[in-house]
Amino acid sequence: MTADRWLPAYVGLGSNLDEPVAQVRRALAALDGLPQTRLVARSSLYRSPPMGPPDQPDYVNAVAGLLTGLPAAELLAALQGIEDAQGRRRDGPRWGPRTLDLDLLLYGELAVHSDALVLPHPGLAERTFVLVPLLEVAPGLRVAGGSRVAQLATRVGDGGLVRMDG
Ligand code: A4P
Ligand code: MG
Repeated sequence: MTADRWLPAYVGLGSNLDEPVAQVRRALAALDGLPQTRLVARSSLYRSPPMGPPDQPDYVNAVAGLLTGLPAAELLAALQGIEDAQGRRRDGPRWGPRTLDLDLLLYGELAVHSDALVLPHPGLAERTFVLVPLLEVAPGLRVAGGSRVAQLATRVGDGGLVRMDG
């Protein structure tokens, strides 16, 4: 497999419908199968209480580390394709339940702010269910104005997050 250049990208996975553990595992395999892309690191799976409307099931969250030759916009489109393939519906309430959510957290050092793509992902520095799994795969990574993931993770509290097997 070749690409003009390979960049590290980090993806946050979340699911709270239709067997969330299986959804996240399927999505990890699908990420590894994307064109010009390899899954090079994956966190444990974590159970977390919902951010947003409380009347929805707990989430299963994880973070994947990729190396990719895809441009950021193409990677985002590919992530949305995986969401669609796993039955993602886009007509529910904001932060409502979903079979699969794939958020592009970081793409190399790219910083962009368009309607279609915001990088780094705006929730990254505040969300325990993103920072704790990210800590497993890239503890020394600098994000959000130069803070290390490890520093940010200690600031946010445990958020009710529970590590699951696998
Ligand atoms: N978009 C812009 N930047 C990005 C990016 N970096 N990565 C745009 C992914 N998408 C990005 O996304 C809406 C639009 O954001 C897309 O069209 C894309 O072009 P979406 O996935 O369709 O909508 P969403 O996920 O419902 O909205 P939002 O505000 O992104 O929600 P979040 O932040 O993804 O939160 N609770 C727990 N415990 N765990 C969770 O994982 N997730 C959510 C969803 C709510 N509560 C949760 C969890
Ligand atoms: Mg999303």
